[in-house]
Amino acid sequence: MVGIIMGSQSDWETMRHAAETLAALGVAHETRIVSAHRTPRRLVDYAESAVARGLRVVIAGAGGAAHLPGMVASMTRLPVLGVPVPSAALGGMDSLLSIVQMPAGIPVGTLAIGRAGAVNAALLAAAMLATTDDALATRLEAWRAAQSERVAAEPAA
Ligand code: RP5
Repeated sequence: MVGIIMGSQSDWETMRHAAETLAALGVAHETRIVSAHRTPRRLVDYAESAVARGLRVVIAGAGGAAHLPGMVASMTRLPVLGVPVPSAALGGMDSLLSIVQMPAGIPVGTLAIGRAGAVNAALLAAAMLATTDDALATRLEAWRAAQSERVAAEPAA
């Protein structure tokens, strides 16, 4: 139901947090390496077949000149959530600006740089799917309640 794509194997260290979060919520997902620059034909095939293959949301992570989320969004009507991957040269600020500054007409829901963005992309995808899936809505509420339970009332010494 959720497609998690990333521009490179090196993005997996960040994007695995999206996969782990979806797994914890019991949301079916797939993971693929799809590079806007190195595998452009794979990108077109993935985006153009996404609806027909039954995907409901795409989470796309990339770093640097991070064109992947926007290019996927340009070729599918599915909601696309973009995760800026931290980059070696600029810490992910380049990734963030590349993903967030879309022109009007082709939206990418852009999350935070790095692990927080990957986790939140998964939670947002789950929240979207939960609007039409009561069982998932219950699991998402339980996940959030468990998170609250784990927060101590006072800081440890
Ligand atoms: C982007 O270039 C990828 O999304 C990755 O974040 C970055 C660096 O890729 P590698 O050189 O590590 O493969 O396309």
